[in-house]
Amino acid sequence: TKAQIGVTGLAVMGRNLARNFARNGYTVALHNRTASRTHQLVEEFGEEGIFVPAGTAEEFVAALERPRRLVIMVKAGEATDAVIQEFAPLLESGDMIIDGGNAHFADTRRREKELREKGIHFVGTGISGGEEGALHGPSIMPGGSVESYASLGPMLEKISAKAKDGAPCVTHVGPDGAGHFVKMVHNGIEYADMQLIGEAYQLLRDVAGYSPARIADIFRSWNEGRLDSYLIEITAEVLSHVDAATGEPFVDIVQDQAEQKGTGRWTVQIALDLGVPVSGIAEAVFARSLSGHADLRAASRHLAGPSALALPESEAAAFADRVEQALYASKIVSYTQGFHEIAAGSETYDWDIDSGAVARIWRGGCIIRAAFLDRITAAYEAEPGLVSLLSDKEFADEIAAAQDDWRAVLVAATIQGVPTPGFAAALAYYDALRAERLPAALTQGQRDFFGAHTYRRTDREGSFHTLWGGDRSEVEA
Ligand code: 2AM
Repeated sequence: TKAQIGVTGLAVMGRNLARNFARNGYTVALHNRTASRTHQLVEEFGEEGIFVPAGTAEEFVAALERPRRLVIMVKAGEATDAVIQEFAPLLESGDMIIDGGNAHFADTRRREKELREKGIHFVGTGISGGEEGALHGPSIMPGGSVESYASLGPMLEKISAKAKDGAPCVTHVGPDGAGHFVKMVHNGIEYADMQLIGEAYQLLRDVAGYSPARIADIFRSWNEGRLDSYLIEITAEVLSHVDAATGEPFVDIVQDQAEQKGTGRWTVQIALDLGVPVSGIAEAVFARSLSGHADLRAASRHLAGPSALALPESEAAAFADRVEQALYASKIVSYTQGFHEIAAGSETYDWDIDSGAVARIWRGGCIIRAAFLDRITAAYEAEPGLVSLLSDKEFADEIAAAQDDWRAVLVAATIQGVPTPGFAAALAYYDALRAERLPAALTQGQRDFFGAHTYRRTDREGSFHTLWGGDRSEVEA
């Protein structure tokens, strides 16, 4: 019997994905550049299902039923191109190559186009959920052709995470690079979520004066409410963990320099290209970057800070409640920004992405899974053309209820000198959007002054220029 699916690249993600297919009853062909990984998988997990190990690329391709479904799980970048070049000549029209790596969507668009010319479907697929997700059910974001999804979709639905209502966390996101684009924005939102949680933690520590263990309890209680999410849950776990060697809170013995692999940075780079303000995600990326500048930080430690003291114990609990409001309101804003980027990408590349469906498949399996995503799905279902999540009445009402506390938290952070770039960027975005007038009018005046860039008027059509160097009369441009 032939395999219904094959996986090449059997490092931990590929291995777990292959096991997931096998555990769900599919016959899975296995291949890896270094054959020992293939053998190891069969040795360790062969009992879990039906595997067909292949030593060579030819054997691997021959093991697959037609049309072939070949999943590539190698490091994004050159390795992906190398593997495509190895396998594409062995494939036939109608076969599918599924790239489950964290590819840049522009690479996916290029590969899809090249392979389409050979009749091969290239399915750039975002997979979120880490190692555990790959094994037990990830959130899956496939791009590529409608035909490829017709063949592949049922299998992906089977191995994907299921939301609480039982719906599989996979949908055909859109053509060519749409899946990897959405995965990229997912990761950008993940960066923002993590930054906001980090700021909330730091405020509870420095302003409320709470211990990590106490803060863990606060996060646990938040996880019972509207902030119910995987990231809040694991935050409580990390904060309550005590280092075995020193007996200190784990969070105090870890170097405070955050690393990144690049998808958050891409989210911001692409947002700049598309002209989408994702200020919260950008602050999260910059915050990680700043944390890593050890020399700069060491050289800056002597800089003056405020002399304010932490809050008295009697005010700490009320402050913690305010931080929950600030965190929730800021979270709404970062999702608003992320979904704006998805809409802009969809528009630019003609992907016709259903934002509500994206929120739906993020409800389970992925790192940003959260009860909150049900609400986003509902908002888009109520109004598919929703311009902004902030235009949804329920979210707007929630922010309205949270805003006084949100502002108070930022005042406290500022007075105490606790950096809260995520909270602050989110509030600035909110206030800028709702402003009657923005200083952009002044910017236009300045641009016209030094560069004759012209401006439009509020009261008449047309472009105008003021003769700043002359009699300051206005001319129509
Ligand atoms: P390896 O076991 O032979 O190193 C993660 O690095 C996975 O991608 C591994 O399974 C690795 O195979 C595979 N990989 C990395 N670069 C590759 C390449 N250029 N060609 C084929 N597989 C590659």
